[in-house]
Amino acid sequence: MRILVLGGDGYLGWPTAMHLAAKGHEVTVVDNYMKRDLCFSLGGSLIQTPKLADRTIAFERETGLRIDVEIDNCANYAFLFGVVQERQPDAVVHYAEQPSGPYSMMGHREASFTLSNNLQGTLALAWAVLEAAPACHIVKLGTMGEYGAPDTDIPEGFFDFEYHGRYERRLFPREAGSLYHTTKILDTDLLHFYCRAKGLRVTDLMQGPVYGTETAETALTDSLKTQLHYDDIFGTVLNRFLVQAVAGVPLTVYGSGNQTKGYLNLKDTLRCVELAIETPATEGELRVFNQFTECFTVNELAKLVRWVGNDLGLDVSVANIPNPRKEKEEHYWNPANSGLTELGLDPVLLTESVMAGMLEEVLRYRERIKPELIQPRVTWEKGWTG
Ligand code: USQ
Repeated sequence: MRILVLGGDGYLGWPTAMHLAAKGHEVTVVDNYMKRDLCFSLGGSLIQTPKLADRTIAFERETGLRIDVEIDNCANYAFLFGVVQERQPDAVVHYAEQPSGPYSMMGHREASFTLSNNLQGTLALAWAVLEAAPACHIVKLGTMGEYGAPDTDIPEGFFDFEYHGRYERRLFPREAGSLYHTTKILDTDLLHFYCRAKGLRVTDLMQGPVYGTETAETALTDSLKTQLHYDDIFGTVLNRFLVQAVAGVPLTVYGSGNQTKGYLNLKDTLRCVELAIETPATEGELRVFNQFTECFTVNELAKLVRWVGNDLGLDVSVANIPNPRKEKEEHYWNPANSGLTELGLDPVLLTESVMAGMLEEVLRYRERIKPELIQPRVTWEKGWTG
């Protein structure tokens, strides 16, 4: 298939592009380096990665396979329309969003940027596909955070309900915990509207926090690696804990640490996207999968990192610090996730050996850790406090 990966320079985008190319697809990555630039000013990746032109040269050298590159802003409709018209993709994987909850809570400027970037990018994509390649399947990265933490089970996207004796099927009610997560709700609604109104075909992957950096292709050579964000703004919790364990900084458990979420290994993200592409949504369908493989509390993750870290000779401790976010710390959590397993996902679970492998990878870069990026600098109440 011909596939566009929007946000193809990112933590998930670059490994996805390589994975799909290795599976024999014709892949083009699109990116404007927005996240790379934000990370440069606010944090930093533990692993330094070359820009896309050099990454694709390294990929071709290692595998003989080509990935094409387009550099510009996906929210720029004229640009995106041109790319879709020229490439005529069978599928577009849409990662081109500002992905950080804390960033979106820094202040008005960051909230406004997150809203316009994420919504205008999604709108541009919907129209570019409708106008230039209407049969193309959009695989959009959503987030489990759209659902919040309701006191009921969570279905995959839609649920049936009865109200005053009548029955209906709708998107499950959503209630996000950050402005970023709210933009993901809004772009789900936007795409759903164009599915109903104009026959767009969309798969929305409601993903939990991802951990790890290694995939079959990132392991080929250092210049094909993906970023590892460990700062308070762009790092996801388990990746942060791995770096904290190696740096000798007590693991930063926010609040009680009983917040529960569904997590997944980076390798499974790639496989889920591939499965969604292989069996496209039908015309006019918004298909939703909940994309995670195992549920943990933050305390459980911290305990596992400490256990495996201490076994490797690291001195790992845990600190419960005041929660910079407003979120439920004690809650019911029972989301469905059978859709992707039914399509063939065979999950990579968070075993002690997977954890040890990730810690060993971080140990290779321990000299690059900047401890000043670890403690939270953004609170939901005060915004940027750094
Ligand atoms: N947490 C800690 N300590 C830390 C960092 C986080 O206790 O040092 C806690 C948070 O309070 C939260 C949980 O760990 O309860 C997960 O936080 P996170 O930063 O790993 O994840 P989140 O902010 O929810 O966002 C991440 C990605 C986002 C994606 C989302 C999936 O940044 O792009 O959409 O995971 S989900 O969480 O399911 O919404």
